[in-house]
Amino acid sequence: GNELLEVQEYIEENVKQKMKSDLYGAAKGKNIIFINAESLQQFVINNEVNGEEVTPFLNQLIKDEDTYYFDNFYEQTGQGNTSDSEFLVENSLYPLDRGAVFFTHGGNEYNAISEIIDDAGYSSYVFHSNNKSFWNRDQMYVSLGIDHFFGEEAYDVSEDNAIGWGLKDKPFFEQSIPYLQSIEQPFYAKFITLTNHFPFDMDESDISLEPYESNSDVLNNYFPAVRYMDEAIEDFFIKLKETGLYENSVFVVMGDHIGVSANHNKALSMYLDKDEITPIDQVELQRVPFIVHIPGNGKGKVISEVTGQIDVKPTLLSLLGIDAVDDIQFGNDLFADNRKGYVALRNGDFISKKFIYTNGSCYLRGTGELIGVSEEKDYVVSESEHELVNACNEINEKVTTELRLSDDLIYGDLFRFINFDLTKKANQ
Ligand code: GP9
Repeated sequence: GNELLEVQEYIEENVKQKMKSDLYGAAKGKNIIFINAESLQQFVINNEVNGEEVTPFLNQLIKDEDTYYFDNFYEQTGQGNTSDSEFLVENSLYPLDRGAVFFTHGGNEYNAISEIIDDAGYSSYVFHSNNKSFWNRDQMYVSLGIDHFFGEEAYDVSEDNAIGWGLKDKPFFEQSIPYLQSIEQPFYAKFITLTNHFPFDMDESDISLEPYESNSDVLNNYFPAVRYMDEAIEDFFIKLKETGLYENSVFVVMGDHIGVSANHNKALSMYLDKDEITPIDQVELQRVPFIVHIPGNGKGKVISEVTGQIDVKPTLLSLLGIDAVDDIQFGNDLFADNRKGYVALRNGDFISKKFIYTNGSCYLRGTGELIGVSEEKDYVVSESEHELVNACNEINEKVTTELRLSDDLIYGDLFRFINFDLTKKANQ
């Protein structure tokens, strides 16, 4: 009981926003089409290989007047990779510090997006051509209130149309269209892509961007694989326009987690034209694209505030015009003011407007200057620097508390003790 109270008080005091955003209700009654883009990292956006854009379609989508693009959006996953990103999105809770919460706590109670929007007349679906027990999705999706999972068995998979982990993204989207046309609207549908998965193997016939040239095959092959996914997403948009589903839908494209690990830093530093990948760069490489496309909106822009996957649930609920009054969320509506102002990574690192905190050191974001006393810096710090150190410590304490409280909720299965009917009443 005390643990729950502590969580609720913390959220009320430190997380909850008092004002609604201008986009509150902008997607009310519309379908949500959410594309979970496997291993898509921020650094490929508006970038080139061999003089060619890596993601021509996404680059164009980002510039569209109906698109909001978040270019300082961080993935916050732990060992559960894609499943952790799904967990963050559906719940606005942190994944666990070890193991995958989809496996370890797949039978818990949650108050996920799908459950909340059910009362607003939405049904929810996941499309992903992989074995349904992978990441324990079959069990976890029931706990998250997802109405139907179109898994591997829903698709026609053959030797010709599969690579690596399964069905290629182009036939995946193509074969998903009839299902999407057959389900009742409004729906919340999530598409989890698969082709752009480590080690990024591709059939020659699918390569339309030549690999990069470096000492890392992983990085080299990452670019053509990303390009293939970009083309698959473009084809999907074209088909959705043909079917008429486009106009009545709001689109989200999100990179789920990094694809190129620190093992490839030498090659990455060459690609990014840097002498080395510093600890700050390493944190910034955890940025993934987050794109919200609202057909007919006309007010799109690039938003550079520090944001992350923890913020997706409150943002989607707000777009749908749903007030989850008593929900427990550690994130904020990305379109509203008074956000927390920092993003916590699962390992305790964080990024705020002013700071990047990593490996126990705090740096000024922008200049990269290390602040405070450390082994690397032995001179006496000035008074103003003391203020910075205190400000950084303050966020650090909040991050530690948040991660602990989120863990408590999961380990104690504390959602069992909350009556979310209050939320439902508020929306009737
Ligand atoms: C597996 C797919 C990829 O079904 O979602 O998972 P990942 O290995 O990226 O966590």
